[in-house]
Amino acid sequence: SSVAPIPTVVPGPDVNYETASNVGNRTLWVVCVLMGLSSLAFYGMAFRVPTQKRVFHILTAFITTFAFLSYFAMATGDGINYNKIVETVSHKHGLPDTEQITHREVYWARYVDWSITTPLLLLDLALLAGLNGASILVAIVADIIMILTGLFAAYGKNDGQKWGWYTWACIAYLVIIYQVAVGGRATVANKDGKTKAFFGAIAGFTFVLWTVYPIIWGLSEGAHVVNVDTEIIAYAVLDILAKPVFGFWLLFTHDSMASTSPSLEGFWTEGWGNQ
Ligand code: RET
Repeated sequence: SSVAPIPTVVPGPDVNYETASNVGNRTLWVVCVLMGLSSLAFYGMAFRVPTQKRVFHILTAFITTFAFLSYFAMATGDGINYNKIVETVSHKHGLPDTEQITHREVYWARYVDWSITTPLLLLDLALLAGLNGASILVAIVADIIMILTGLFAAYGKNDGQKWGWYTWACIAYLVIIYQVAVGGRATVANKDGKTKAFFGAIAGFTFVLWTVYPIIWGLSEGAHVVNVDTEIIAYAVLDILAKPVFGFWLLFTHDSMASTSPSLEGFWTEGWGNQ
């Protein structure tokens, strides 16, 4: 009587979907609107300064414009699809192994956004520090590698593939930090005290924020510890801080100091604004 009944039908795979609810969707809309409004504000601020002082305004307005477009895509259900993770589940009583298939939403529009906007954010920092062209190039290429390997990680079919790509992305991230922190600190030393202090503060803020992204990724897309709504909310908070808050801080500070404007002269030799 205690013998388990022998099933006559071998069970099919157990299929799960992990998707956002209305909470996630509403969050995407809120960020979309905030990115749109910040873009308008940044373009407006650009018009108020002479052309040769507009580089930071233009870069920063582009950053929030790309974010606006990517959030518009995600809020309307575009730029999203599913990855597929297949795991084998073993059972007791000699029952055959079954498959567990998890489909989780991947918001790939984020990676399109990040592949363009994170290089532009780095350019903001690099121009502020007067970084040389070679270091800027290395930082930007490493950044593109970081985001594209992150995109491949998001579609990893198994843990080896997923965390393998994640590892390459983290190494690329270390290259970026090295270029901006070490190179940036060396060149900003040629600038006035105010610019030096401001670069230290805004680069530190950026470093802390950017480091939270791979942590959120690990908990959400990586290990599926948090659900899709939590992932959306976490990235929403980070994106607002990394783009509009970063942008307003940079532009208001820049507009109040004469010394931060980069000049194109000597860019490939001494670094932008160091001649
Ligand atoms: C991924 C996953 C793979 C490992 C690493 C990552 C880093 C992402 C970063 C993103 C920054 C985004 C910003 C967006 C602005 O709105 C791709 C998450 C290291 C640093 C600043």
